[in-house]
Amino acid sequence: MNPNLDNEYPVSRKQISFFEENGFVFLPSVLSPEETDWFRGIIDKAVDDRTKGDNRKLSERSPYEREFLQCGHLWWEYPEIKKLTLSRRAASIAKQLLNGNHIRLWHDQALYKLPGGDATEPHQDVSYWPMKDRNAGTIWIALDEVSAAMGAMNFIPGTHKAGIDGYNFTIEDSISGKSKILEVSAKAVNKKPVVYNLKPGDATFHHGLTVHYTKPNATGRIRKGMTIIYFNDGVRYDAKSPAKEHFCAAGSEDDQPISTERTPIII
Ligand SMILES: O=C(O)CCC(=O)C(=O)O
Repeated sequence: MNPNLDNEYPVSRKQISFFEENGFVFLPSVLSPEETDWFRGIIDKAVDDRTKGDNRKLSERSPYEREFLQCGHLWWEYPEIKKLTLSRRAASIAKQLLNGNHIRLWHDQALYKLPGGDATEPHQDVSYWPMKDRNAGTIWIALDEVSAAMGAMNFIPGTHKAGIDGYNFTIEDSISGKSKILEVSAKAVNKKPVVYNLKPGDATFHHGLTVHYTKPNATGRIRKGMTIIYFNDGVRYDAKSPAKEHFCAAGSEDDQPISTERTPIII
């Protein structure tokens, strides 16, 4: 199979309003079952390739590594994965939800949570991105069944517009139990988290400011997610960000739009 993802995925008015209100949205069947099988095969191989030789048990890994196998910037190395990462179909979702004139890639990453893998700690993605403007978000595509018990994503509604600032809550603080992000979120929005069971090919899209996390993978199966992160063309580089060294933004100047070879316009 050679999937053709040149079409746009139509996001309904209702889904757009839901996203604006809550900071995340469920998107059924972004990939067909056949496309999902094809990409899962390719991405499984890339993850194997990137992690081969690392036979450490979960207990021998760092707390962050126990959350998931994280294999990023796959599109740069694997032409077949580039078809998905730079696809019009997936980027059209970002365009409709982030409402930009053009959408740039930030980066992709496969996130495979091993059986028994730890919870993904609560965080806001913008903490890791040196962006002055916050018009950015992530599509999280299930490459296989992904249930809450396997570590599906939990989103806290409305946290993307509650004035919570990502730079104040680092992943290290979260892992060591020092982050106050859940308490701050509870005070700011007082909403229960929402979690979706995803079928292969289903996806969610979340805003870079939306607080999210997962439970541990309590099953014997690997939780397989492929993510692509986008931002609106025109988003400015923040040289004061704790994430200022991010190599996707290498060469960017403070307060100027991010536009590097790693961040092409897709749509
Ligand atoms: O897959 C996970 O466990 C976490 C993913 C995540 O935090 C993200 O895509 O922003």
